[in-house]
Amino acid sequence: MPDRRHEHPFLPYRPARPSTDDALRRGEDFYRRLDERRSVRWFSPDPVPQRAIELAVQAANTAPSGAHFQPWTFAATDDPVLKRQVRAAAEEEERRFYHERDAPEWHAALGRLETDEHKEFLESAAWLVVAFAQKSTPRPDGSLRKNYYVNESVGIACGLFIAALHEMGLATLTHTPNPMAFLTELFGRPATERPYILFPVGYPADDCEVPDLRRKPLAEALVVVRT
Ligand code: IYR
Repeated sequence: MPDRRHEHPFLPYRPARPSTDDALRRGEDFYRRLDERRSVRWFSPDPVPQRAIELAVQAANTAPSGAHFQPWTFAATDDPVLKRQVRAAAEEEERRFYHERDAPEWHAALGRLETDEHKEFLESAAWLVVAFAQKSTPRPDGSLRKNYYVNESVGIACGLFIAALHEMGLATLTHTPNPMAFLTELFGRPATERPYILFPVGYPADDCEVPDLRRKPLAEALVVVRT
C-alpha cells in the first residue's frame, strides 16, 4: 500500500476503557434503557424544542458510513401547514395501499398493529423529520460523487437518531408511506436524495397505547459460532 498519510493524517485514538465489571454494567444499563423504547402512533401536543431535534441529528451524524461519505440529510419541520400537506399526501398513498393493493400476506401481517390509512400522527407530532438517502452527492463544481453502502449508512444513522430521541424521553415511529417520493418535493430536496424514513417526533400522548409485542429472545437474535 502506498503511504498516503501525508495527505490523510491519522490521529491517536485512546477511548477510556472501563473495567470489565463496569463495561458489563454499562452495557446492561444501556440495553435496559433501549428496551423501554416503543414505536408510538399517538403523540402529545406538547412542543419539543428544536435543540432536541438538533441533538438527535448530531447523534445520527456520528454514524459510520461508506468511505465516510455520510450520505444522509435530515429534513425537519414543525410547521403545521407543511405537516398537514405531508399527512394529506401520505394518507392518499396509504388509502391505495390498504384498499387497492393486492397484498393479502402483507395486510395480514399488519393486523396486530391495527394500522390503517389514517395518519393523524403526521399532524399531531410536534416535529416531522425525514431522513433522506443521498445516492450521490453534488460536488461544488456540480459533478456528482457516487456514494457507497448508502442503505447501510443511512440505516445506522437512523438507528442512532432513534436511540438519541429515546434518551431524551421523546418518541417516534419509523414511518414509510409507500411510495413516498412526494416527500422530496414537499421538503424541497434535490432529486439525488431519496426519502428513506419519515419520523414523527414528540412526547407520547397521555393516553398512548402500544401493541403488546415482545422482542425475540437473545438466543434467536445471536448465534455464537466457533470452529
Ligand atoms: N406504510 C403503511 C403500512 C405499514 C407497513 C409496515 I411493514 C408496518 O410495520 C406498519 C405499517 C402504514 O404506515 O400504515
